[in-house]
Amino acid sequence: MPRDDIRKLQYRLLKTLVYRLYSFSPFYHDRMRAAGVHPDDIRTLGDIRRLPFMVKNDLRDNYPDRIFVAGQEDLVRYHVSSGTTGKPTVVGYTQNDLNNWTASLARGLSSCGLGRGDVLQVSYGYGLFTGGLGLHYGAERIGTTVLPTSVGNTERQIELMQDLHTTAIACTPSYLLHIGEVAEKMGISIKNDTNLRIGILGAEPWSETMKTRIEEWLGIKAYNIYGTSELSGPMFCECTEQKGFHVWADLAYVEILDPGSGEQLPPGEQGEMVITMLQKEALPMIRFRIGDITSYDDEVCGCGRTHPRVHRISGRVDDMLIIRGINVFPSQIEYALMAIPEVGQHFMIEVDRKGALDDMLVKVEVRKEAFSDKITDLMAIRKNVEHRLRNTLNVAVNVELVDPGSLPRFEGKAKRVIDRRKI
Ligand code: DLL
Repeated sequence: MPRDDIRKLQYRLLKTLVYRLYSFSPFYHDRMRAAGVHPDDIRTLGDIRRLPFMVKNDLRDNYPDRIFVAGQEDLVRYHVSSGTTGKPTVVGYTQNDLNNWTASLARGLSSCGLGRGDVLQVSYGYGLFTGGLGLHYGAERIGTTVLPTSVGNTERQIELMQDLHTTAIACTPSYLLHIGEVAEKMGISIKNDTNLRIGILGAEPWSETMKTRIEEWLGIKAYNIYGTSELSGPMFCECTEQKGFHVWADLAYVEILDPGSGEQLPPGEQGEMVITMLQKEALPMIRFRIGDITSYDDEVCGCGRTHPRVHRISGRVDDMLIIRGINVFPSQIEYALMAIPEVGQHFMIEVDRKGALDDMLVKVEVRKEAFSDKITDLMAIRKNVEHRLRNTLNVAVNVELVDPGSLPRFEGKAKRVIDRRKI
């Protein structure tokens, strides 16, 4: 659809949504009144800026379903977020909500080349987490054969991958690293001994250098998929151009804002992503401040799609570490480490306070091949890692090289930061 027509469609959908919520939802009605905005004030798409933000705490404060706009008899599914950073949030879905969610995944999976004849191993968790069921129904919709392995039981996953000729896998990047290692221990090379050619990877930040490593090591194309439970679950996926994920413009309106001033930023500038879901029924989300930092571009994609593209997420506002006054994202550390050939795929960040000073230690696995008996070789690698990290982060950090295989592995989202200042 041409961009102008997209904007017209988005405006129509926004206007309908705002009227519906003002009329039927006490929560949104009160919010809009408090912000001094009436649906009649929304005269252009740009007027979306007049609407108040929503944050995750709005869902927590109204736990479990007080701001749902549909009654329970109209709901066909619940998902519940893990609540690692507080009370869990509950998301309800009407049949239309599920249809739109499934459609967005069907589009995403076909845009990265999946279809009939493919076997997609869904190794995201099935259940309250949205990853498993979301990918499952999206893939079925386009005629792809689903192998619903869920997470865990990794050796069995690898056997099934071989026996059923899996061509694509959907899981977190950190779980795929683990699968690759376990396969090697079983004497199986994912690149040479399986049919795997596509990874649908997301649910956690991962850097461009990690992507290159995964692609080279496993012989696959690694596509980024993004979403949050509040938006429905995994929603937006990269196309074969791999230049960012397409945000389906008939379902969502994306803004990138300066986190301080709340002003909209132009294409290419990093800021906080804010999303309005234009067609959700049970739990509408207007200007949801997700907390993820990224940028967007509005070039028409090489694949021909006119949906805007959002770049790789550099981190969450609340994942940002402040080390001696400098802002550090764990993904910057990953980016620097994965560019060093002697470094393995796994690392842990430990932050402490020594006296008045923040102290950051990065534990880094060294590759088996780089391990030597000579202490001088290891010292040289450590110096190089420290140097690269200091250049990337603009702050000095301590580095400890550890044995291959000694750091924790993850089946779902990785937890690579221990911040003892918060304990
Ligand atoms: O993680 C939904 C999902 C499932 C996405 C499977 C992709 C694949 P939540 O558990 O609600 O939902 O967590 C959402 O995870 O705000 C981001 O901080 C992070 N996240 C998700 N995808 C990516 C990604 C699912 N591709 C939170 N890159 C989001 C970076 C991501 N961070």
